[in-house]
Amino acid sequence: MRSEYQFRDIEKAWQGFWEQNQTFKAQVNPNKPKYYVLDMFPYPSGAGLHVGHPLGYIASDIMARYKRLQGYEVLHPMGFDSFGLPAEQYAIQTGQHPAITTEQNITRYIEQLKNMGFSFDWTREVRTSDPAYYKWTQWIFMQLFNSWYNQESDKAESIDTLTQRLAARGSVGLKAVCEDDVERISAEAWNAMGEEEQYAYLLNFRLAYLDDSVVNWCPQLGTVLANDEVKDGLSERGGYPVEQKKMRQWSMRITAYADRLLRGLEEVDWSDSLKEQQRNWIGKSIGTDVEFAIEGISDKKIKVFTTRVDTIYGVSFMVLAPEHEWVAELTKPEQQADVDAYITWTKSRSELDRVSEVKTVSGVFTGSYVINPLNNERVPLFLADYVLAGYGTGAVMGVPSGDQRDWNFAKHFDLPIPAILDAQKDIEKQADNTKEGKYINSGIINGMGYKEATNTLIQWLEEREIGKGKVQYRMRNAVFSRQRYWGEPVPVYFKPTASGQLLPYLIQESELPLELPKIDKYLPTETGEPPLGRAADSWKYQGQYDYEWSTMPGWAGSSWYWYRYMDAQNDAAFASAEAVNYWKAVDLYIGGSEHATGHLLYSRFWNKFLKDLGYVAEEEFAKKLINQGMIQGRSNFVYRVKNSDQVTFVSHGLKDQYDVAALHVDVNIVENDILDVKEFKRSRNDVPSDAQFILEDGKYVCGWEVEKMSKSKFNVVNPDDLIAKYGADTLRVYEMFLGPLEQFKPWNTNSISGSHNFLRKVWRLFFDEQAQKSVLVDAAATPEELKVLHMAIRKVQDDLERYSFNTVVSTLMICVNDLGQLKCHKKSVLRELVLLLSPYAPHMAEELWAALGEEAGSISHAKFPVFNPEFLVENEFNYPISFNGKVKLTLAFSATASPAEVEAGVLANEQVQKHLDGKAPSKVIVVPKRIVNIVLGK
Ligand code: ANZ
Repeated sequence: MRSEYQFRDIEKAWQGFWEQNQTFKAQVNPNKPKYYVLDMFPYPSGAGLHVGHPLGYIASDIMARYKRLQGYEVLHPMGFDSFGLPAEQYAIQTGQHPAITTEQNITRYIEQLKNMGFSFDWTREVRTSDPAYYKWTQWIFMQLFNSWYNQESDKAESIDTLTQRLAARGSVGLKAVCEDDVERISAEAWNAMGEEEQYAYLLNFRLAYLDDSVVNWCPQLGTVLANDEVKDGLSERGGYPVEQKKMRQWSMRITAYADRLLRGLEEVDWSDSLKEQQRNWIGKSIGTDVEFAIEGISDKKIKVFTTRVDTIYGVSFMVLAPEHEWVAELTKPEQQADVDAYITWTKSRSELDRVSEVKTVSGVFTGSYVINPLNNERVPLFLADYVLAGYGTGAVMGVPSGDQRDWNFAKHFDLPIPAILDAQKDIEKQADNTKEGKYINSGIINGMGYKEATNTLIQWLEEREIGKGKVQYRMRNAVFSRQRYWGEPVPVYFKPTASGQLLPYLIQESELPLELPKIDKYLPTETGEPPLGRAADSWKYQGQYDYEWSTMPGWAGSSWYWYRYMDAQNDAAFASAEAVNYWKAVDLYIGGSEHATGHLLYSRFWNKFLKDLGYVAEEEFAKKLINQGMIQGRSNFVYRVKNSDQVTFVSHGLKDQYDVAALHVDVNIVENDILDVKEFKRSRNDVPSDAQFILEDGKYVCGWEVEKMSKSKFNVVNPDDLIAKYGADTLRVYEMFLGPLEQFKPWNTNSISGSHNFLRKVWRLFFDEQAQKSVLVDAAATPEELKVLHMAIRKVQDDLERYSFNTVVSTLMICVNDLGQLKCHKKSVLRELVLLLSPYAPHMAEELWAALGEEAGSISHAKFPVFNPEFLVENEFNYPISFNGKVKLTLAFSATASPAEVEAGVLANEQVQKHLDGKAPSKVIVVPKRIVNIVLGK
């Protein structure tokens, strides 16, 4: 038995014990309720973990350990999102296979994670780049390819049900999510098609499909990027320019799920801001398509999408996106030069510029006119880049009195601004986007309010077949192809038709996984084909048909991984039905807010799809989600005096007397902002040994600032160093103590010793370190001790149920201080304290549990203490304080206090005085251990 707090030995010993005994192995156990707590799995980068990374893992581990003590069967796994660009770029530079780098990085991550004492069930570890894992990612792709979305049943169905339907009734009246321009066909037409023609037709409906789409192409990276991988027109990784390019790509019909993705948000306990980000991304608009005839052209009509059809009598111009396909035809010769110049100019503008600049107006007249179908007025047709080609119909009806951009536009081009609502205030000054009041100058809707006008107009338009109510989403289908090596191969090969057209076919399920071929270099081919094209000579299906050369995007493997953890070794399914029906969904998911739209939307999409096919149990995969806040770095600075002959640094407090340059200094050689000058000189070759240091009180004081934690700022704190110095338990307690989990907060190593001292205090309740012996006693607990203990039990439990991890630490600190003051060394009390502490400091808790003489084995198998209110009521009662019968507050008094004592206490209370507002009560009635009623006169 160790009587000293030798945390290094203790932590190593218990980590070994857990591993040997598989203490945290989870099982399907129908006799117990389950709890599934999941961390967003990391990409194993070469830099290893810094102190910011484990924050979420510590919180989830605390929940896992707490729920185990509460009697749950807990699934708490960890794995690696191990396909990705950094390993591939390293491979390009060095020629080393990305699998090797990935393996090395994972080994390092696992070592670091094990050092922190996380209670992961390591037998369930997954790696997305492992063929045994990506076999199932490919399998899900195959299911998507084999499915279509039936809007009538509102779910995905096998493509076979579509073929049957087409054979019986054609596509007339079919309600399916498909490409916009799919030709409607009769059953006869379908049945008359050849097999290949039918196959090509079905591609329009499949949930995974090939399509020419405009994509973000990054020439330097040689790949397509997703929207969320592009920031301000540059690639998120590397910062290279990104251009818009039309390419034949695999896509996923996520838009089929737009409405369910919206509705599902009501079901989950996620933060409002996260839900709002998802809603904005999906961008549902309820509006109307309206067709405007074109003057002088009879076979075409321009369709606009508007959310305010009620404003149609206020239209004074129309705008097309500069990319609209009819621009050339609609431009009159006299306007040609202006239009060409304008289009050239808009090519330089990013989508962000186009939508965010409300004030600056730009546009050009085409020379053409359209006709407003409601009042037959001529409306001039413009081009302007505030209208986006990819949204709605790429055409907008301009209503200056209703929309601010339209108002600015009308002012700029001196167009009329008709008033259409009696409630409209000052349309000469600005647009008034109101739905209040009654319509004026508005033909068939004169005198109506917003709702009635809208319905009347939609009906009028629909009857004449020149308009239609429509729901529109901002969300686009997701481009799925990446021109990269280090990703999942798409399980598809191409076979030419008789006419020479290449059609995609799935390989057989029994042929999965389709493994990545070996290639000589990880670059695109000389002809610009993706890296897999380098293997083209040998990498063919049945030796003759080319496989798909692009790979899947980073999000494929991460869009379903929580299911693999349920049954990670299964060879016959991604997870057995038994496992899926037991673990169902994630009860608590913790990860960074940067995944708010990408990962969490794709995952919800795939989950809903798997649900439709009956493979999973729940419509939403993560019931509760918490975004941990980022831990920022606390940088330190030294101040170098400029233009001095000898290299000179001046301490922070004196720097204003000199002309100085601030330089980052490695925070690991600074303690409490005092620089270790010797180490500074030794470690930096830009600092000569005769460098001068101008000190304050004999010390060199550094300046500091809060910044992002990053290598380049020398402010990265490595958990391994802290664990070596203080132990993993201290680090765990400390990271939680920093503040609420969701908050952004700066790292400050200085106060970690406070958490360490707290754990030492706990230790001293058990041992006299000097005398090297246990001080535990068997005596019965006093009411005072029980009160201290049970106040802590209640608070710890309440706080953990609210995921308030930091306040638990202060509660434990108070409890330990109080027990210390009471000189409590009683086993029955300390036993419960250790249980409360164990989720936070699991190694120490195991050691103390053994010291208490508890049964051999892990504290993880014990039961969480049960709060007993009797130990508190004995001492205190919470009196509701009412004023003329209305309870305004509660105040606690000793349960033995006399009515007179309670009355005096109540009247002396500051809050009560506030309520009295200077008046004296006419009567105070104290009902002992019930209520206090203050009666006020008039
Ligand atoms: C007339 C009108 C009057 C409009 C009014 C608004 C207010 P959301 O909610 O984003 O769907 N619009 C339509 N297509 C567009 C495009 N491709 N690029 C830019 N703007 C476009 O907004 C839909 C509204 O945005 C539509 O309703 C249209 O302007 C504009 F008082 O039509 B509105």
